[in-house]
Amino acid sequence: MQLASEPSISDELRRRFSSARRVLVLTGAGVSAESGVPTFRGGGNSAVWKGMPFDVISSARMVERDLPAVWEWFDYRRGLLQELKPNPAHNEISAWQDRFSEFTLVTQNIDGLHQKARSRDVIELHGSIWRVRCVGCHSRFEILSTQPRAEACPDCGDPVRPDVVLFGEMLPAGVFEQAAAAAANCDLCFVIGTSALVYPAASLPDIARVVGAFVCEVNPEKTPLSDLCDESLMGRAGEVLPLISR
Ligand code: BV8
Repeated sequence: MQLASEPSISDELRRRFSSARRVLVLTGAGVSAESGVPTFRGGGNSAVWKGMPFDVISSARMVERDLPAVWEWFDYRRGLLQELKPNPAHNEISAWQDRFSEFTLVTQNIDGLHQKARSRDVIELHGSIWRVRCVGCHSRFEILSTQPRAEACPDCGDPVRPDVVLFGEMLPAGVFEQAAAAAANCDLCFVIGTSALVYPAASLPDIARVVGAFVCEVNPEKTPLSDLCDESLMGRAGEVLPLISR
């Protein structure tokens, strides 16, 4: 029985899903929304921290101007994330990874929830809130939830910062290229839970579309991508993804 709120999955998408050989999934903050992770935009909310909009506090300039303030923002978010668990959307995407001969998961998220849902080889375009990077020697260290994070680089003693790509910063070398190559090679592309406003991540579905991939968006709200997709499923990822897999 189809609930009023459930979007209908087209026969075309079902056919594509069962015959696809190379699948690319791009996720944004919306895939973690049902785990309780606040999104940055959409739904009327936009992340603001002590009066600073998200793209100000999460910016390269802020790291230079006030690293302690950046740490306060990231330590707060990491505290929120400690208890949160993957939701059915993360679990469904994890189950998809063994269904196709080639499967690439690219995320804009830094929360690590895809990995907690046992997704493998996740391409993290914007880094990870669970890693720090030395501003001097660039060594990287995992933050274990059981221990306080490093205040200074254990290797050289210089300050450390979140190993996250902030606004105005380049993505780590090769990461976007790897994601773009997968997009240029896929025959089915899912765009899940992103407002499609942040570049270069938002250019990936265009790359897939240009090579003729079937592009399906999953989002309860319209985005700049919605009219360009072959299918736009208006709904929450945790409810919609299991319908696709049925
Ligand atoms: C770059 C980590 C080259 C930090 C993030 C001027 C100067 C410099 C650069 C620029 C500039 N103008 C434009 C740019 C480029 C800029 C950019 O794109 N800006 C935008 C805002 C216009 N990009 C960059 O700076 C990138 N680097 O371009 O380098 C360069 C370098 C220097 C100079 C020039 C060029 C770096 C971008 C990376 C920034 N870091 N995150 C942190 O997390 O603190 S981006 C941040 O936004 C997050 O990673 C987030 O994932 C990402 C995108 O947002 P979304 O994931 O889409 O999340 P959002 O909240 O927006 O939307 C959620 C969606 O989910 C909504 O649509 C909602 O409807 C939906 N949803 C809600 N619930 C559900 C749901 N969907 C499904 N199910 C649900 N239940």
